[in-house]
Parts: sequence; C-alpha cells; structure tokens
Amino acid sequence: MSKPAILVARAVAPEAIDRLRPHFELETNPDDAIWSREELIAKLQGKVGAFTSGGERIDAALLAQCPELKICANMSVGYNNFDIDAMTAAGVQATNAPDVLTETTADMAFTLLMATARRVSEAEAYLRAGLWKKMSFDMLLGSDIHGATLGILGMGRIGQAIARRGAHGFGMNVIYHNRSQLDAATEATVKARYVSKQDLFKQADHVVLVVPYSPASHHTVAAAEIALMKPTATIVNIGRGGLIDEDALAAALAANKILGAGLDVFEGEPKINPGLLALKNVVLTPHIGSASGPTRKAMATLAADNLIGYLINGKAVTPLNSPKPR
Ligand code: 8YV
Repeated sequence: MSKPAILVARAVAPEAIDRLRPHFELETNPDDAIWSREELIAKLQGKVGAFTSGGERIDAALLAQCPELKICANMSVGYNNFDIDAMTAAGVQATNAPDVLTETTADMAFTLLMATARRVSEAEAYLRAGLWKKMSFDMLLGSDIHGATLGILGMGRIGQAIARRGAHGFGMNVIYHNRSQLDAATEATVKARYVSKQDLFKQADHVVLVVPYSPASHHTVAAAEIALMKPTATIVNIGRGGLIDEDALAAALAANKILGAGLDVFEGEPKINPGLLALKNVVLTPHIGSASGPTRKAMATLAADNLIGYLINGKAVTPLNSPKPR
C-alpha cells in the first residue's frame, strides 16, 4: 500500500525529515524556495498533510482548492497564518509548536531588552566607526535594567517566562496586561502584577510585547500608547511586526521621545520600514526569537509528530482546533 503524501513547505531540520520518511511520501523544499500561493496550492494537490513554517496563508479559498488536505502543522507557536474557523469548517486539523520554544524566545526578549536599554548596537557601531577616542562621563548612557519596572503586554507562556527572568534574575518590578488576569497562584510564582494597558505604558521602564497577532491586536501599540511612555523607556517586540505602528514608533524614536526599541519582527518582513533602518536607537534582528539549534530542532520534531500523530495515530499532539475529519 502506498504511503500518504505530505508536503514540507520549507527547508527544515533533517531530523524532522528522518522522522516523517518512514510514514509518508514526502515532497520537500530543500532549496527553501519561497513559493507563491499558486505554487503552494499546486504542490498541495494529492497531499493529506502540510508541514508549514508559519508563513503560508491557509484559508477557505486555499482549502477549497486542496480537497485532500487533512492537516497543516505549523513549525511555530504563532498561527496567524491560519484561518482557524475556515480550517475547522473544512474539516482540517491545525496544529502549532508551543512550549518547546518558550524559554529560548524569552531569552531573546531579554537579549533585546538589555541590548536596547544599554544601547549595545549603537555602541558597537560607534566603536567600529573609530569614533571612540576617549572615555567620557556621558558617553552612550542607557537605562538600568535591574530594579526597573518591566511591563509585559501578553502574559501567556512566553510572557510568564520573561516575567520570571525579570523578577527573579534582575529584581525587576513586573507588571503585565493581558486579555485575562492570571490566577493569584501564577501571579505569585512569576511575581507579576496586573495593570491596565494604559498604566503599563505609563509605568514601565521597559515594555515587552508578546501578544498573539490577529486583526484584534493589529497596531495595539500606536502613537497614543507610545506617547504614554517615559522618555527613558524602551520597547521590545518579539511577537509579530503588526503589533506596532512602525511609522509612529520611528517618529517617536527619531524625536527621542523614548530611549530605544528592540525589534525582532516587522510588519513587512523581511522588508524593513526605512524609517527604522535610519535610526541609531533601535536594535534590529531578523526574526530569530526561537533560533537556537536545539529549539529549532524541537519545533521541527513537534510539527512532524503532529503530522504522524494525526494522520497515522488519529490524534494530534498540540491541536489548535477539533475539526470533524474530512
Ligand atoms: C518563527 C515564531 O516564526 O514560533 C513563532 O511563532 O515567530 C518563530 O518561532 C518560526 O521559527 C518560523 O518557523
């Protein structure tokens, strides 16, 4: 009997391919080409499963053209590329890759927070440009991290891991805002206090965004929120670019209304808003939040296990919906 066919839409860790191969006929993308939507739809013909990276838009129109598709397994915790309602209605299982990247991504939030507050990118550029001629008392002064107020917008697993680092590692006063308040026991463990969104922007010395991206959270940080921030404050985004109005942020940074920003994600990535590129007081990284070797391997393995779990054993490991199978 021939094995079910699946599409691995991007180049992935070889361990994931090795895991999938005994169970499936695989079409892979070893050159890591970025396929157009039409190419993706063409390649999905005859496939029962898709290993997706988090960038492929899966919606009703695509599903209507891919009648054999039963599951899309994202190798990312974010799933704003999925129209979950459309997938459920079409009988298609959606899965993501949570938990395995929590600590690595929280590390990255702190990396950016510290680099931004202590102006590390700007300082290195200054040194490399040969501008460092002498020590001076006011050279590249930043904001403190220890003992400062850390404001976390979005308090899921990654937000909580960031809170633990701030509170326990750096003695920070941690405040957060989220759709729903954590229970008292969890608040006590992560040492974080719930505040309104407005108070978070007013009180925080360092703001970190880890809100899931959806139409509801589009530009959740715009000129009005930035205007509430202290002139010495920083903002870090490790969620999705669309959470921030980048033009408003660039304008505030250019006018030194806040100290700096650390951005790992961008609205039009991999294209970067030219207003941001022109600035010194922003630390820019190319969406590497989960990019440690072991974590990327674990994410790929989990996506593979979701495909094997659902298509071979009848149950996904980390399901996002409960569709009636096609
Ligand atoms: C990358 C992420 O998207 O998990 C997410 O939601 O943003 C990142 O981990 C992922 O690594 C791309 O495959």
